[in-house]
Amino acid sequence: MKKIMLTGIKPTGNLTLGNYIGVLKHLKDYQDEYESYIFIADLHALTLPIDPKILNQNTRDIVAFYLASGLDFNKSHIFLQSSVSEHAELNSIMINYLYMGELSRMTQFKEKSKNMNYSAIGLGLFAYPVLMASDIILYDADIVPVGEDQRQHVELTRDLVRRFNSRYNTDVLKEPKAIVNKTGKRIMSLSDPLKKMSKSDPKGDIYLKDDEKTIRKKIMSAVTDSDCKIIYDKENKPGISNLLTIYSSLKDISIEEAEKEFENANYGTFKRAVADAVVNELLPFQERYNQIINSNLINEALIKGRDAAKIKANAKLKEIQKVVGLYEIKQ
Ligand code: AQP
Repeated sequence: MKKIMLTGIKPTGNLTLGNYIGVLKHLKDYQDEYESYIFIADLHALTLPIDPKILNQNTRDIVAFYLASGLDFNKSHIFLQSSVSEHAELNSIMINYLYMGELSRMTQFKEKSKNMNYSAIGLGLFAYPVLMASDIILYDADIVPVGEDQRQHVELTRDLVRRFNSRYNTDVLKEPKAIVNKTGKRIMSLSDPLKKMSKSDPKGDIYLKDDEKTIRKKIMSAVTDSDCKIIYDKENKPGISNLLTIYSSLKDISIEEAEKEFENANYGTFKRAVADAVVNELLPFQERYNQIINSNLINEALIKGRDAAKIKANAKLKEIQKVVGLYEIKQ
């Protein structure tokens, strides 16, 4: 039997190079070996205010980007989180097994809520990891490919699984493993390389829909330093280190190989090479996206994905309901 892979992206904004290098680029590599469940985390997108029209557009976009990245919806189940109601149902069970202390220590929660008035922080933002754990648990996922920033939430899911299984003396929940790719773990903002490149924070982003001129301009003006050496040193040279990460990820080489390639280069030459690498990767990708975005493939993929996901998720939900003692009405 094939192992199970699950991953998702929130439709909170235009996808960035961070989303692409961190996770999107690698998904097609799993679809032959793993039974793959790949979803659009639209319920998660509601955890911060979002214009309904934009949410709709972003959702379509992500499906098109999934397909443009080489995912085949006859092999991978691509679906909307909101179209499989078991996610929300399991969430209302699992919310009882994670603790306020744990949730308040999550980096993403701390970052997203730091400028908010405490009494006006939505419960959904606070309890985000509970829904994410439910997403993972429903499919018995063995692996969850994510960027480095989401590793903490997968670790919390593992804690939840152990706690739940031990409390009920069962092995009904499977412990998932986060898979973070070697290079490209965390792509940082080009204007502030100490901050993650994030789709909901437009400063220093490269968007997957940016045209060639914009991409080149953004990379050529990326913040670096005045030391003129192209070496990886995250602490003292975060800008150059970020560009090395981007370059090595797109070229599928190690950071050391990238450093060697630019041993005698100046920053201008290096940045031009990074821009070439990004443009060469994104232009063909955008072409595929343009062919898909207004086609019927989006709906076709989502119907097929929903139907397959629903079967798996419903069976798991029933098992869990039984374990916690929810009464099953005999028909
Ligand atoms: N900068 C990044 N570098 C590497 N990987 C990244 N990911 C996100 N940003 C980077 C990975 O992309 C996947 C989808 O992310 P998500 O939409 O589920 O949530 P996120 O991590 O919160 O992504 P964003 O872009 O920062 O969204 P907003 O701004 O809405 O919070 C995940 O696997 C993530 O690790």
